[in-house]
Amino acid sequence: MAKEAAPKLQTIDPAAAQMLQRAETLGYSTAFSRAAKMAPCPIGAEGACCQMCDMGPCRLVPTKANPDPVGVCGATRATVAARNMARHIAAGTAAHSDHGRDIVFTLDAIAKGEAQGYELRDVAKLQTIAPYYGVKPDGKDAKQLAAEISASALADFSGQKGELKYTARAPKKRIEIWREHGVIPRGIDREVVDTLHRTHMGDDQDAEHILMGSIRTALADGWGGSMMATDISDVLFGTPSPLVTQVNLGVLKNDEVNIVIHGHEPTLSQLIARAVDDPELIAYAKTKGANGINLCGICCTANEVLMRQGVPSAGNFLHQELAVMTGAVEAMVVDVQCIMQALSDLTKKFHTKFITTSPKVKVAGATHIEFDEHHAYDIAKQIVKEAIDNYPNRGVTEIPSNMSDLVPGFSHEYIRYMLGGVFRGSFRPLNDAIMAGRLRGVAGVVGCNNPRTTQDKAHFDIVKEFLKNDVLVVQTGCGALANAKYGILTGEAALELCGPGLREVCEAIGIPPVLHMCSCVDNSRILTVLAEMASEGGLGDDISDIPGVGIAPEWMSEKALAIGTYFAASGVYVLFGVNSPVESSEEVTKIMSEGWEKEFGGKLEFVPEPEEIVRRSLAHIDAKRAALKLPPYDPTKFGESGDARMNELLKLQGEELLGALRGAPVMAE
Ligand code: MSK
Repeated sequence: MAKEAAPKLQTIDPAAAQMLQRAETLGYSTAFSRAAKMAPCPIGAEGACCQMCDMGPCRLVPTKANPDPVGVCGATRATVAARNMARHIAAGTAAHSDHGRDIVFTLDAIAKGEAQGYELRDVAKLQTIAPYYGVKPDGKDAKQLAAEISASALADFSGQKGELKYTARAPKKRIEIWREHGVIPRGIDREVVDTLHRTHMGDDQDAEHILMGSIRTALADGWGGSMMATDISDVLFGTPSPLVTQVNLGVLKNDEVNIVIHGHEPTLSQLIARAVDDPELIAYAKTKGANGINLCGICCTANEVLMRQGVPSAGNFLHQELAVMTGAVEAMVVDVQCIMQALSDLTKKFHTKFITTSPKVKVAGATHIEFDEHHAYDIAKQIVKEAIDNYPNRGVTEIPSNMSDLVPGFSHEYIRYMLGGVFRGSFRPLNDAIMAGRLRGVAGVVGCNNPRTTQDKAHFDIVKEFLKNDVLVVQTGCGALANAKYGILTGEAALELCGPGLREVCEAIGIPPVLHMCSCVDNSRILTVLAEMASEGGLGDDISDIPGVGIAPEWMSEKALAIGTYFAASGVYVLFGVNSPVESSEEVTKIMSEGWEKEFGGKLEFVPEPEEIVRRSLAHIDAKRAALKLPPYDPTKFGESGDARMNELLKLQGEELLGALRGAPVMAE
């Protein structure tokens, strides 16, 4: 099936639309216009192109004369699609996990007293996670603990045999399923190498077996590298709790030095966030005619500092070029992942300094100021100074006024506390609400933007439908930033969109119906929530029993495929939008849906239409409710208790109020 190059409606975000208009006026290209100009290669898009050796690339396109083509070596469409998928998963796992490794290196440097500007912000969390690393916390000071934990974590990367330690955090039944199928990861690096090896020319040729290997690799991401990145980032920079901040291009300021940080790793950006408050640097900015220094983020580096320091976000993935297009960005500072090469050319059309910082990422035309955790604060200050020096070079600007408030920072620790308080924090109230039917189920709606679909539309439409149907939503990454732009991550705003049961739960417990759980590496927080819900009781004894789904409606990254796979292997029904990278093979499509469901209780399906994603999700949630023998979902039973009822009554007076209290229906205004 031919893929659509780009949708007619590029975005539902007015700020993005304004900048796209500006790009057109100025004659500059963006990912949106490049996508429209270049249709995706139909052979590669469906996983039918094999580039594993120099006898090819082989294009396995069926024709009337040859309905079942094979490559020069004889590789079938199933083998090729499975190998391509497995390599995507390995790359995604490598990216997330290497991020985790770098955070561990910083922890290690702190333990040795060699990390300038860092401290251990959450020692309680360090003590909590110590046993998962096989480290006894008793009688050890924070630095000693940090040293032992980082040594144990690094051993999990290089482990050759045995089981990855963090997988012990999964429910018992899940661990047994993984053991039965031989997919508990050994060392994280070993699993990535294993997938690269088995997909080399002339190796594994059984599609099911190739994909089983990639499940092991993906689990090394979700229950390994990503989970470590999340936990140790919390130790270093603080475990998130809710705060109020803003999102969208309107956070850029006309009269201040604007620095945009973009990518994924929090190590440098946390210190840049500190450096912009340095009185000396603020005074220096004033000598250049600016009223101050304004820091904001894009993508998941944004999420990291958004949820901990309240640093505002200029938007999600497709906003990186649009922020530069305002002409108001003095420095675009990037670390790793999701950085468009087009930034190099675009920043030259304005005055923006494009600064790369990771030893792994250089871009031709960018200024490289390499991050080193041993001198991180000096480097952060140097970057801020570069931006300040660039302020006088600013030309004409156009900053959209759009920005919305959001409340991010729902770590699983905070959700547990929110549900039960300091002394009896637990997931019991959440499980009870699902069991009673007030909540139909739960959904994670996560992942990227993709210019092959209308920016943010699927994220927004799907979440609205879930809320209407009493499904509690958690979000991470660019999906969370997408919906934040439309004001539904503020708590009370989204209550208007909720069904009666969800509204009642949110009002009674005091939670928003859409919880921002941080960056894309923090999908591991969702795994932890699911594991705790399974252990709490009442919803079966495994993640696969929970009435829930995972959705990535606008995915584009290989990391997304690793995430989707580790959730499916953890027992979750996962639905991806846009298109299927394995569409060329019915066999592989079936293995990842029916096959994985039989073996792991979870599956990964690719469904381009958002309406169909919602339909399948709700059907799945209802089937899981039925399997648990829970009452069928019935919204008419709820909405007559709690604050909603109280709020209605407060609007009434006199006879009307007395009538309502005697049981007469409250008339809508
Ligand atoms: S940044 S991986 S576009 S979520 Fe995490 Fe956003 Fe996807 Fe990159």
